[in-house]
Amino acid sequence: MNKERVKKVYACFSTDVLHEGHINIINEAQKYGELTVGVLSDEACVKFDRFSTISLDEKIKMFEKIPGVSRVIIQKNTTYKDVLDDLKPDYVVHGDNWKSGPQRIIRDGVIEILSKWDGKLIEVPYTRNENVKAIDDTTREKLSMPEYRRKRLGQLLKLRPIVKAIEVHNGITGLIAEKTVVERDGELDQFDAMWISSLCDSTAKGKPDIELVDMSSRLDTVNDVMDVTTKPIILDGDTGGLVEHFVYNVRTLERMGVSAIIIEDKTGLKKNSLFGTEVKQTQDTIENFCYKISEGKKALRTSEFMIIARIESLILEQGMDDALNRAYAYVEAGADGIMIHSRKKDPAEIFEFCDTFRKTNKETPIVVVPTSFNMVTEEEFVEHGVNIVIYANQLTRSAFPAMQDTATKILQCHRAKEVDESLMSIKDIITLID
Ligand code: SPV
Ligand code: MG
Repeated sequence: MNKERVKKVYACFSTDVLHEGHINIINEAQKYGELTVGVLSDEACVKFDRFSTISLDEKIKMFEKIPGVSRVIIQKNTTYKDVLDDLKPDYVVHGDNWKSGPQRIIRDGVIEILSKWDGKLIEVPYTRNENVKAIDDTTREKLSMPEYRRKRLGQLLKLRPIVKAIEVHNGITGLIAEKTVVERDGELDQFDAMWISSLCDSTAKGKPDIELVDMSSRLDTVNDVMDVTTKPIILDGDTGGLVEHFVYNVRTLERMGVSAIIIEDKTGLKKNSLFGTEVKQTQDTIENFCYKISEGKKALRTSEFMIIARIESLILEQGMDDALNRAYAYVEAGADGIMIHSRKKDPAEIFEFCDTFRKTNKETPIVVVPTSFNMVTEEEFVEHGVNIVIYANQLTRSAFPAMQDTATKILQCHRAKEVDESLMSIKDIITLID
């Protein structure tokens, strides 16, 4: 007698906490045959904002305990491609919530792969109830807590080829950084971190970027952003101020759950770096700045909070040797990262700095802010050993012309109808805000 082959069923999860919705999917899935569960690797999870609060091993064990799960494997890509090509399951089971939103593209890809061997996608209605919502909310809230958020930048540096940070200066820009997800080459992608820029924080208040907006006000901005987001925060700390103030401020930021502060090696009245030598700007001595870094490091209570030293030598035309000597000295003084800045369109000096620094230092994260050298891709930065790229002002610079345009048109037309087409709908704005 011809014995029928046991069908192979596959379901993938990225969750840290199991709720009845997941169990429902697993129960449905095992009705179709022998169930293999995939847990999404941490590298893949961060691409669609499922940052894990437990280890991959713990996740594997969590699923292994569930009756009806035959085995648990690791899925390394959000696309399912590698796992599906290898396993060739008869069925993939998933909640129907991925029919809309950014995950739709993953779904399309899965259907296409399955069609190669006539496999089928089974979609289980997503369980929506108070219990499930409460568990989802708790996971998110956990990620926003200082002890989870603070260390996340360090974790991302290990998981990502390059950490991408975008400028935010209030709750709404924070939400944009938090929620913007795109599809690229069949995978999902998003920003990893947020940069609270001194330029944009000051600009939003209509003030110049000269350390006029004081730390209390900057901390209010940090709080506003933290209230509605979970991603890690890198604060632009300007010069860091007096050493006596800096040691207090780093402790406060550490306690709040900020991941890093970047301080620049300037002294006196700070001006924005993009002015370069057109205005009077004074660079601090190596000795003074090293002292500030080491005192800051001593004040910290965790090894998670990073003090990143920003070198202004190229901005102030002090030469490559000066920039490199400072980098070596700052690392020696305890800096957890080096930001090298330039206002040239040509990235040659940035690349030269990174390549030379990396000859002797393979570990210390390098940060760049490609406002001027904006033609360089993230992939090219990776080739030169860069670890963090900060898009430092683009949200502010895109929003203001749009607002000016709207104000002008309303004035010109004596009504708002003419601007309506270019506006976000009320429905969309309500959806953006939970
Ligand atoms: C900022 O965003 O405030 C910065 C980066 O410090 S830059 O404007 O390029 O100096
Ligand atoms: Mg700044």
